[in-house]
Amino acid sequence: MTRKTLTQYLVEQQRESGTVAPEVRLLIEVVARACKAIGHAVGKGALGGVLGSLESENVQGEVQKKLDVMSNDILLEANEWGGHLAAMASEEMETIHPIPNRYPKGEYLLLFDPLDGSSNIDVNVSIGTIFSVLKAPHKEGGQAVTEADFLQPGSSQVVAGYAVYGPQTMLVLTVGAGVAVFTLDREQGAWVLTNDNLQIPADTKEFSINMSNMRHWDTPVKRYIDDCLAGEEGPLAKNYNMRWIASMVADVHRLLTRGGIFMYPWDKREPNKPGKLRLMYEANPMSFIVEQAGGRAITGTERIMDIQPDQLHQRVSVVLGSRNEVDRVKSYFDAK
Ligand code: P6P
Repeated sequence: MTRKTLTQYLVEQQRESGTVAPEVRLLIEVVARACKAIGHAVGKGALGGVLGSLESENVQGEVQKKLDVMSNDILLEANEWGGHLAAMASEEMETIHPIPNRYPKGEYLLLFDPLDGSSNIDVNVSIGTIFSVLKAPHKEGGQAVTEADFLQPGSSQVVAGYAVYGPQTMLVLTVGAGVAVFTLDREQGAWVLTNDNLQIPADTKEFSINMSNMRHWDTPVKRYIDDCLAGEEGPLAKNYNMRWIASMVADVHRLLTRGGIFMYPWDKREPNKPGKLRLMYEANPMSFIVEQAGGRAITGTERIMDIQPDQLHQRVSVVLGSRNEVDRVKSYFDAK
């Protein structure tokens, strides 16, 4: 039996469940094609002269890698002309990127982290592209799109997805009707459906957190991890394993595939920041995917996708993955 391609999957979703409007199908296919191009550039590494950092810093004050900027440009150029977007926003750009007047404008907003985990680029560890799609608020008389139009809760997302550039190049996607997984057939250059209903195991024995921050954590996080480390003799009565790739896409892909809990909680290092990860183009799209796969995604106390954003680049505390384990962590916060 020949496997379905992304195009066939989207056409069938559009026909059967009506969850994919024609413009959304075009949007997804354009973004997926851009991810292929990004994966190709990433794969060249030193041979493509794309490794290393630039002199510049992004809006987060982080040194930009050459591939960060290249990936951002690939996504901008791929999506500007299609007529499906009103504007774009990116981790790599301080302000929103309206569609140039020379192109038609559409009804959707695209947000992305063009290359997440870029500290791993130069050491050949899996990285990825994360994207989220919102409906643009209706505007009278051709009023310009503003940053405020992007500030919608994660529950408003129309599409969320990521590409992971690892041993396989894979695309994980939800349009709100479950989670589909595509593997890039490098010979054909086609995204091929390899799982049409990804479900996260409800339980896990594997946690994912940067342990070097332990002394900075809030009490509920310290108590939970201590109980995990206590193993079978401890209150959780099971031995846990730990993984930390420092690439959210890779860590989340692992827990989607075999279960797990991923945590980047608030810590005392920068007490005024709610967390390290960004809400709009990291936490929200990953939360949409995780929930659609039967998992949970919270800050520790509240559902991430319920947060009403007030800034485009705002950060958030993240605890997501196997639903029973996330519920367990929430009980530690509730007991605080
Ligand atoms: P740390 C990558 O820079 C990133 O934004 C996420 O992909 C990843 O989970 C996290 O930061 C890693 O942070 O502090 O462990 O380097």
